[in-house]
Amino acid sequence: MDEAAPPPDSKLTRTKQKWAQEGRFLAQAPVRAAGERLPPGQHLVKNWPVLDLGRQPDVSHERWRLKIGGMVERPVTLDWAGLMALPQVKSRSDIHCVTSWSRYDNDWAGVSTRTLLDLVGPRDEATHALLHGYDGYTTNVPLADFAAEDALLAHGWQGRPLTREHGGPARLVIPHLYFWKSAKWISAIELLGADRPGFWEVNGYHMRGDPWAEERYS
Ligand SMILES: Nc1nc2c(c(=O)[nH]1)N[C@H]1C(S)=C(S)[C@@H](COP(=O)(O)O)O[C@H]1N2
Ligand SMILES: [Mo]
Repeated sequence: MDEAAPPPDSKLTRTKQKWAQEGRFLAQAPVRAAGERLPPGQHLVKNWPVLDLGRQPDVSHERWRLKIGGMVERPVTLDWAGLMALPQVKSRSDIHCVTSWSRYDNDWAGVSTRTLLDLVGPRDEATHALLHGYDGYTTNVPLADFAAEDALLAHGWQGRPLTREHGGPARLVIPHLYFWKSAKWISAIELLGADRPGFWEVNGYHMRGDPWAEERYS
């Protein structure tokens, strides 16, 4: 894949201003009553269940690569050092799984999806992202949801490296959508000019997956 360095004048502050001015990737605010934290049909768990296709790829930091391409100005392939050299963020959020469990207060560490987008420069035609995992998993998200302020490429959880069973070395976390949209062992982020269903979406899951609207199946 063709590699390109970010433009030298690329600065996080500039990007944030740009995001704000364009208002381009502002996701719709979830519809919920004030103080309501548990989405409809969900129950709270204290543990953290493991869900995947039954194959948990063992990806070392040495072998780890993340391709970001498709409808972007500057496709990149990040290695682990490249990922860690990007601005790091911490973010606390809740998990809502479509199988009805929710888990509060997950402390994530990683790189904001907005930082990744700034690196590659989405083309104007880009409307969706297809996320690919090292296990062959795919899932699709609208670009606005991918670029949510609290969405991140996470490599840490509760102050420790993300474990392999939960998608380590790095997974996506998009807190305001059902957790199947948060690809574990992420290998590629492909920006698309139209929506394209991923693994579960082909099998009847919702194209967006908003827990507050109970977008479970389509
Ligand atoms: N690569 C990959 N990502 C994946 C999955 C998968 O099978 N492969 N399963 C999804 C589903 S259905 C859920 S509920 C969450 C589970 O994440 P967890 O095992 O860390 O709880 O990961 C999502 N991301
Ligand atoms: Mo799930």
